[in-house]
Amino acid sequence: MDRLREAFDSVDLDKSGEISEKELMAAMVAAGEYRSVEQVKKTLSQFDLNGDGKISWFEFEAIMSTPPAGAPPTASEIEAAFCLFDQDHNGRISLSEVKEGFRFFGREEI
Ligand SMILES: [Ca+2]
Ligand SMILES: [Ca+2]
Repeated sequence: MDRLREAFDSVDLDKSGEISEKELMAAMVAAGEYRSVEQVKKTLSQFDLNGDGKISWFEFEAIMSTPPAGAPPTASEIEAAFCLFDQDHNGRISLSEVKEGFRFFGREEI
């Protein structure tokens, strides 16, 4: 899960341990997928399980580890979630790959 942590930290710009709406918006703007504040709020709400308006590490990990069907995640599914970010499959997640990952969610989930 260290790889997911790396992705999370890349978006958590102020290292507060949570991804704020502002930080999510910055990632989406950087990915060229920002269209409206409402879109950012929708994306955030998909991760924000406790509704406090921020994405905690726990929430990020839970969403990234859970397949849409709701079945328990398998190792390969967790790996697939990581690969969603690690697009060149070099085992490391760059900031641009994180941005691509958010672009994926923006397109598929909203
Ligand atoms: Ca933060
Ligand atoms: Ca939250």
